[in-house]
Amino acid sequence: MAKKTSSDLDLGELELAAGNGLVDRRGFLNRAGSAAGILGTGLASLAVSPAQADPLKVQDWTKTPGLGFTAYGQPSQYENGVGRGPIVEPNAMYKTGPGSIRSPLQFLDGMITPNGLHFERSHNGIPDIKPDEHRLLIHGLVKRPQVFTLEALSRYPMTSRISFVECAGNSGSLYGKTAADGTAQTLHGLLSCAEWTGVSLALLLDEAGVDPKAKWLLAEGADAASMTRSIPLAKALDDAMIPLYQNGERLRPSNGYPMRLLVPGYQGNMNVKWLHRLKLTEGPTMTRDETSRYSLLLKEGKVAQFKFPLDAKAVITKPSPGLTMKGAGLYEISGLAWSGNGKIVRVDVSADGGKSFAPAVLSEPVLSKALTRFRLPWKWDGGPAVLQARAVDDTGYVQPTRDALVAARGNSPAYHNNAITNWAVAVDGGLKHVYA
Ligand SMILES: Nc1nc2c(c(=O)[nH]1)N[C@H]1C(S)=C(S)[C@@H](COP(=O)(O)O)O[C@H]1N2
Ligand SMILES: [Mo]
Repeated sequence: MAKKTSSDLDLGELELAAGNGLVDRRGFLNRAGSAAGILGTGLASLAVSPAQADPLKVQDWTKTPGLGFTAYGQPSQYENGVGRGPIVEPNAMYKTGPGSIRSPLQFLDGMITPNGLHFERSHNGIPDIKPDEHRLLIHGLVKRPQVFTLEALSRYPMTSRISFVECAGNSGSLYGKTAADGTAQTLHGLLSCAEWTGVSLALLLDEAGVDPKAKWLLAEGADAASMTRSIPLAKALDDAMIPLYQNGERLRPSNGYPMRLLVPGYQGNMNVKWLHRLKLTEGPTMTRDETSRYSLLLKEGKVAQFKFPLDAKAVITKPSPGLTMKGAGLYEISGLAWSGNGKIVRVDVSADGGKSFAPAVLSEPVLSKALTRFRLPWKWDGGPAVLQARAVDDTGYVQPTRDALVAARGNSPAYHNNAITNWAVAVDGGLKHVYA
């Protein structure tokens, strides 16, 4: 075939990689990087025409000096529709504090969740901990029990890592018999990702001197729920840490101020917030928080007592329910993929309900046990479509369909739902959660 120049290109010649308009990621990237840019795709430029733009009208904000400074900045007032929600507080009438609030995934981009939008889940409210009076005790099967103040911990060498936290109950409604009406936020928003900075747990355990009999440790929070979970010692020595900072500033009260446990890739509840005690033990302690809930019900009356890492999952955040598409043409499909077992190596995207898939571009950095942003151009023809994303991680694990997950586990479990989500696109550009 003779080589085409950019002016020869038209819509039909964008290299398609899968059914219903998914554009090949390499072809598009090359073309988008050429001088012809998006015009090289044969699509009309998305910029407004000079006539519509009233060539750079001199606006009021250009004519007068702007506002002054504030000690702690806030988002633009025009973005005030972007917030966490819904507030779920089932016991609010009894004035106790269990509940949750979800991250607005469909309004964010990149891989980091701003601190004010990190999801929150607490079993009995957010304690108001005075940092100078808080203590962390390390005891049990150790040679030298230790008590740390925040000030003392702050003098240890710090490490940083970008890690997601996901509640084991996230996406739980996908076990339901009918597709819940919801958005990326309401269905999947018990998920966030931050850069955590603090002290490696291995360092502190080394200082305490772990007794060779110790194989587990108990982590306890200082909140009114006294949240307690047992963590395998191997995990504690591998990559666990005690963050003091979240995206550069001190932890938010709701996310564990002044210190929490981070066990990267493990289900949210094991990342004990307001951490004040670590006890080295021979076996799991079998606390209320790991016997009354968090075991995974399976079929035929079987139960997986402990299932710690969260398996690979991907969610398309743009477009997604609540974000209406504005007519046929070129769009970017983008979303988040993550695995509690390692790195995301591929995200396959479908626009025809899973009949055909094309691999998305993974935005750097792609980090183990962190959210990974994926992107793929899509030439929407204006007709009905069903969008899916399917994550693959570096253990070779492929995210299952909902049918496969339910066939393996039944409909009764509440936790660890990592099924593929379907967003149906209607001809009016609206999107809706559906089952395949
Ligand atoms: N002390 C304590 N730690 C806790 C909880 C709690 O209620 N108390 N909730 C857990 C649950 S269920 C989850 S999903 C994560 C949520 O972390 P986040 O609120 O920082 O998003 O914290 C976990 N750590
Ligand atoms: Mo959770």
